[in-house]
Amino acid sequence: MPGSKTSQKKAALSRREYLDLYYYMRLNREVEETMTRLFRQNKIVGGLYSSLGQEAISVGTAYALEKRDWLAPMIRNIGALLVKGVPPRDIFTQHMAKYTSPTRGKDGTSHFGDLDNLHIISPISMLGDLIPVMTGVAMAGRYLGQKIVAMTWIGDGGSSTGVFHEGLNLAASQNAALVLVLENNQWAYSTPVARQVPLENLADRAKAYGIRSYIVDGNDVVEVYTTAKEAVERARAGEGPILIEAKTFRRRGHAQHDPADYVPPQQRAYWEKRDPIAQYEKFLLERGWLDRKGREEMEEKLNALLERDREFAENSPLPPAELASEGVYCTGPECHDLQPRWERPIDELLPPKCSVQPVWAVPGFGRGRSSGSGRAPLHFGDTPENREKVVPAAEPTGPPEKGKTVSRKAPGRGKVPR
Ligand SMILES: Cc1ncc(C[n+]2csc(CCOP(=O)(O)OP(=O)(O)O)c2C)c(N)n1
Ligand SMILES: [Mg+2]
Repeated sequence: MPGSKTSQKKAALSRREYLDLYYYMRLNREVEETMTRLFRQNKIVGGLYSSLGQEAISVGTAYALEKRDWLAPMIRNIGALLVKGVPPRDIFTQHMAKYTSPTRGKDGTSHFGDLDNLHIISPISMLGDLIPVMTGVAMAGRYLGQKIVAMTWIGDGGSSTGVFHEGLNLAASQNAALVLVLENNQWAYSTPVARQVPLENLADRAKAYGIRSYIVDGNDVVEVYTTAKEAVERARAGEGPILIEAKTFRRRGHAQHDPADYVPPQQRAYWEKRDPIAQYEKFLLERGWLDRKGREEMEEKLNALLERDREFAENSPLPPAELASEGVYCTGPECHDLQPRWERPIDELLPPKCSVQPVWAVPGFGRGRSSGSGRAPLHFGDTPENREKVVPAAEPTGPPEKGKTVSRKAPGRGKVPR
């Protein structure tokens, strides 16, 4: 099994796609900044987590998925939701527990999904539990004859849970098409990585399960995207699960309540100089793929979208009190009597036979109108405005030493994109 490395492939992106990556990172940051302001006005219900400085990971990895693929976000993956097509208004209303939110105000943060169209599994807070769940999604896709890939994320702290290891072992033994992105942002609450894991590279955890792994500079969106793209292609081709360790830094505290004054100032300063959006903007400006006018136009677009969706969320009502118990408990036989239907012989469920056309459809599972094989993200500005409402589902580590971090120039740099 090869050791951890970054993908050696070249990024094959058009200019528009390079700009998409920029747009979605900006959107990710602005959505979160808007919510920080709303939090300070006491308008957010529950906790608010920030992915400041980690936007390249959520955006670069989700951008490597196709529409038919599935993802389950963690707390710092709002960028991945945006790339998959969730409009900012759903994120605002959800965090404000409004009746217009995907869960009709029944849950907060990113605890919502969309099984039918966008293929998003609703996360819960148990760290690591999404790994076996997404392994199951990948296996279900194979069972149905769909060539889908499942992606989820985990933190450095979450990679020490038992279910991380059980889940990865299950995925490896089942050869599931799972891409697991490990965001090593140096901290889990106030615990630095070196105090909880005796490894320099968390990607080495993959060795225990005999699976492929990569290490990427999590602040370089082109490197993240290129590596994720290779991982997704390999998983889709039946090569089994893949672990990507993205090295980065959590620039804010664990959540809004945490000033994170335990973080050494020199570590913070090191990473602040490597802001993923500022670095990428410089990259685009130097190559002439973005100019002042283009940036202004994009800014106007972003501001208009955010203003409209924030206002929509602020003006939305809270849920009626009498609906509090509705949709919470099982009320009918459709839930109690759910039975598996083992309609295909076992050898059809394993590669290569599993790559045939699906033989039947399970309502609500990957059959929605957004289930095609096109690129997952909508191009910037194309986020649907009047999309049908989603059905409610039911010792600190220092900066990397010179020569130690596996990084390289982003592929495709210096080349004129298509
Ligand atoms: C199984 C489990 N244990 C503990 C928690 C409480 N908890 C929530 S976030 C967190 C820290 C996570 O750190 P890390 O995995 O590094 O992710 P980060 O916050 O840095 O993105 C903890 C301990 C939880 N949600 N689930
Ligand atoms: Mg962490």
